[in-house]
Amino acid sequence: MRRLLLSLTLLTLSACARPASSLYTPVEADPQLVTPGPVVLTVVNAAGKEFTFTRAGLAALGLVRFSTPDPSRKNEAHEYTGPLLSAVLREAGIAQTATLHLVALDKYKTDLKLAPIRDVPVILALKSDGQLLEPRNFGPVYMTFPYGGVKLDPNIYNAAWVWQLYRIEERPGGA
Ligand SMILES: Nc1nc2c(c(=O)[nH]1)N[C@H]1C(S)=C(S)[C@@H](COP(=O)(O)O)O[C@H]1N2
Ligand SMILES: [Mo]
Repeated sequence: MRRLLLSLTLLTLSACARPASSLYTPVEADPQLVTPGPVVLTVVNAAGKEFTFTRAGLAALGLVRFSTPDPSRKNEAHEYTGPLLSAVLREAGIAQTATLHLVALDKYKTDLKLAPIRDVPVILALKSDGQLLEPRNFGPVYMTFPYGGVKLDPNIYNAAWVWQLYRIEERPGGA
């Protein structure tokens, strides 16, 4: 019991200490994201170990949402819901300061250095404005940034709003 209390206290403390949490809102479990389905995202850490995720598997890491202007959608504001990228990386044993190689279904590829945006919550969106994302509308997984709340250089980060994201590889020497 004491150990339980201690870990609860530590959990609470680390939750309070988490920076930038006002940039997103936790979301209850979503009925559209609980049914079993295909693998939508593969994550590979620097050791070469692969982790595969269905939508439900990603949702189980904890859902959050934010609203943000979207540079891929004429800077219109949209709401995005999904797990935090940080939670997915933690699950795959990837450092929060890694460099990531991102690959999309349309063969688009780009690298993203996380060290400069360590405290910025990035959402791997599975839903937008209440709708499940599919390949025809940026899905199944869309990497989204809180442009509404943090000043991020569009010349660097617009290219990291990867839609149809299906693979994340940790690049060596990223941290
Ligand atoms: N899947 C996928 N995501 C992508 C791209 C792409 O071609 N395919 N282009 C990237 C780039 S270079 C930018 S600047 C933004 C916005 O792209 P757009 O100007 O073509 O809308 O989306 C990023 N995400
Ligand atoms: Mo771009």
